[in-house]
Amino acid sequence: MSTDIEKFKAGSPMSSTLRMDRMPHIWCPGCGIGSEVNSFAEAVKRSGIDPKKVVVVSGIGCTGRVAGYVNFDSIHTTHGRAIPVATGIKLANPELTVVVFSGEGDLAGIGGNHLIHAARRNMDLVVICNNNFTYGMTGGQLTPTTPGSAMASTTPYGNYEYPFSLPFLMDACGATYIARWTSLHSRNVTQSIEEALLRKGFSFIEIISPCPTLYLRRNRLGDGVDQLQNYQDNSILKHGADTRETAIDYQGKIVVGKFVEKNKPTYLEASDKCSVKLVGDDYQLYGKTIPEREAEEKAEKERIAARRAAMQAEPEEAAAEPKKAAAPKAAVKKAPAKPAAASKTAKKAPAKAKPVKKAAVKAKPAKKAATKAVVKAPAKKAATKATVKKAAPKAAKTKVVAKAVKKAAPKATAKAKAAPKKTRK
Ligand SMILES: Cc1ncc(C[n+]2csc(CCOP(=O)(O)OP(=O)(O)O)c2C)c(N)n1
Ligand code: SF4
Ligand SMILES: [Mg+2]
Repeated sequence: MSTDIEKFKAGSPMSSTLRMDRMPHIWCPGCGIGSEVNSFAEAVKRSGIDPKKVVVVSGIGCTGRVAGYVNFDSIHTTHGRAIPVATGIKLANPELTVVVFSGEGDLAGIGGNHLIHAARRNMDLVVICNNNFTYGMTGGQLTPTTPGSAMASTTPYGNYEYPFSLPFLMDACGATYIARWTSLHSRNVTQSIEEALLRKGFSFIEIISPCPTLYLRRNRLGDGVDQLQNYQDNSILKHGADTRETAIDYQGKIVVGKFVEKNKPTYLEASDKCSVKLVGDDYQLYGKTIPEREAEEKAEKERIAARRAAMQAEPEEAAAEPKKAAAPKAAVKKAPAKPAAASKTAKKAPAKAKPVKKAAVKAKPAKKAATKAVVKAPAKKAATKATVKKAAPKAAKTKVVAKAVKKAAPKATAKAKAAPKKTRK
């Protein structure tokens, strides 16, 4: 690799959040996953959350490879099991912000049961679902969201099943934050992820995304850019839309926006409440009473607000000093006051940026990127009985090493672009 590329990697504004040593990534040209990862990384930076307290969990699939490219603790787990693994991490160490980033086949197909129950319990997770209407990694099979009549390797005469509308499904299950965008709406994606990172409860963000190599080619829909044009022409921005009206027909209209945002106790809050009822105010989880945990949470919120303010105060300086890009403070891009609209319809999106108090905070230099994705959950030993006292012994650190699953990147086919467009209704 030439020195110039190394220089480029070191100077990249994303080097604090993405593992530049792993670049180039495996995703095909025109695939939507890369821009989503960029939006996610940007959202983490803008959120002010301590990157050491962010954990990313992915299942298996092209989207599942996300876990290997982020510069946070991460796990590339088994197919369909991202949510149970993420749930375990959250319960073992409630101080962590746990993000699931996976494909619609992984989350709503094989992992569908976990998805609906995590939403039902209002488990405190951020779920980012890349929905490309296909099993990308395994050759373009039908998924639970493939629109009616679309071609897949398993439906060569067109899909005759009824697809899920994931926002509707999640709403019915009780998710407390639901948004949908396309991979064209990168700034809106960033903004939704940032909001989800900063709130409590089960947040579900669906991103409709092109898979040029399989879905687009098989359906003769051109390349990634053609599909972005389709998103531009067919996205309808409707914040607060009734999720019953978010179904997607083949190459039809795509309702985008933030559909649901409500508060109700999370799984852990509900479980705490029940335990206090049984045990009284002495109840402790991992050696801390509820008031102690609340005080810690408040202090962490203040640190987050201060980091956000510091980032917003110095974005230009950060952009002008690419050499310092590895440090979180210097790596931050200017946060736009309004979400930039990627399509005509999205221009109407209201600005969500909240005023934050100014505060000077010195960002600590970022740690060198780990060569293996490792999750360290420094949780104290889980109390087997709710009555365990403060002196509960510390548990050994849980170390989970992500598997590096090697798979050759599927080749993009030039023929795809040349293929005539065909609309099937
Ligand atoms: C238990 C199990 N069943 C099946 C597979 C094969 N498999 C790997 S990825 C995948 C589909 C992934 O689709 P999706 O989640 O939509 O991700 P994409 O590749 O489209 O990003 C399947 C069926 C597997 N790895 N493990
Ligand atoms: S096969 Fe499809 S989903 Fe997978 S990387 Fe290529 S374009 Fe993306
Ligand atoms: Mg998919």
